[in-house]
Amino acid sequence: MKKIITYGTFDLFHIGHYNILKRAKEQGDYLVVGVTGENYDIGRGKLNVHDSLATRIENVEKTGFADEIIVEEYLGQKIGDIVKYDIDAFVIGDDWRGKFDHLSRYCDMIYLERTKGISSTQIREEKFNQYDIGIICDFADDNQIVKEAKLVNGFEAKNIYCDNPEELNLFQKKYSLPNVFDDYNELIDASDIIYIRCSIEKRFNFIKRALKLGKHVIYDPPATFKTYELEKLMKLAKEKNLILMENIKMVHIYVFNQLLWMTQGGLIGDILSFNCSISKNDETRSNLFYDLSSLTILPMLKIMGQNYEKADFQVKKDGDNIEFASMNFVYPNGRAIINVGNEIRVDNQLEIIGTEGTIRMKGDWWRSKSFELHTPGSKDVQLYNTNFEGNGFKYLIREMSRMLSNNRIDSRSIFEDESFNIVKILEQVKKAEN
Ligand code: C2G
Repeated sequence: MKKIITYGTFDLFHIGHYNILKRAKEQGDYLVVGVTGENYDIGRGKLNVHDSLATRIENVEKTGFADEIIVEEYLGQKIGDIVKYDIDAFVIGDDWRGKFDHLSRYCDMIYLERTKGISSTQIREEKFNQYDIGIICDFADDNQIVKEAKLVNGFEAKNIYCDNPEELNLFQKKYSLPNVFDDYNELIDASDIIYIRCSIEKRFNFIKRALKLGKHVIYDPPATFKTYELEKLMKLAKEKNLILMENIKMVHIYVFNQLLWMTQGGLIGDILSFNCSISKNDETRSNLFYDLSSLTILPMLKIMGQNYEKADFQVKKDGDNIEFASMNFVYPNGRAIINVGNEIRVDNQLEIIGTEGTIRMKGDWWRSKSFELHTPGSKDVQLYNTNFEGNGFKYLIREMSRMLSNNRIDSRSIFEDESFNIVKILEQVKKAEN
């Protein structure tokens, strides 16, 4: 009996998929089909898969060509499968020509011609809503939204407004967006989602304007230093049924969610201490201190909770500029210390100590792809990690895409009370500053 194997995502099942399965079956007597698992696709950068694994398997099954269906869960699985299922030939479309030649040591390699004029990408473009993103900024950096938005179905950053002509020039040199606006109201009109990336003082008004004009907003946090202003924005977003989402990418990254699961689920016991430091110096950005602080306060609120008993702030300034600040929080059963350096450098790290283990993220922990777990009694350090390209903006946009299709405006990655408490703490730091 000649056994054949083929693989695919088989998203939005179409005639091209049907044809390749039919012809694969014709190459032998028994066909094994490997359907890609969700994590595997995310790992290889295929973020825009629409159908669930169950639906994709069902669609392959319905063709009647597969004698056995398996799930492809990790890179490098193919060789193990060829051996395990005693495969004689591997079949794949010729869009992969040459890419799998190394498998010919294990079985025959057959590349079949792809069906022309049809693809899952094309169906996605035709079938799903398109969301144009407009960027409002005052410096020439897109935070990778241009590249990352393209990786999510139906999203594209197309419009730019920048109130500084020199920076706009630089911005366009780097990213060349199709539409430049010299009036931000016009940009808002022309876009479905507005990304606000400018100095803190301007954020509140831009966000308010975008919401008033009925547009969803992603903004670099904090939106403001004043809790009453944030409340206004939240109320407005609710009234208009719009998404208002801060750009804190860490909470959308897989490994951070593993960390949360461990700490919130009691897997390292009771949490005694949360300690983190962050520093960055960029003279072109005013108030960078507050931008950095938002990133540190959120994980603290998630891990230690929101009910701290006492907070105290030490702020060291040089003229108008905050060089360093330390924020100390006393919780009923533990402490949190957050150190933020601007001109004064501190080592970037995050450490969470529990009664049954310690978690450490080294280096730029807010965009880290891994953490260490140290458990008492074990010499081995366990490493948890995830791999992805870019800075993770695509995961935030993917959450937004899911919220839009589910008609939901409240994010479950950053809850409303967490957003509120970040600004509440910053409001207190601002007072301590003056
Ligand atoms: N295909 C085709 N004609 C099309 C579209 C796709 O023949 N018009 C074939 C592809 O060449 C592939 C199979 O259908 O052999 C599945 O395609 P996808 O679902 O796009 O999966 P892909 O990303 O190619 O996964 O481990 C996964 C595999 O390496 C391939």
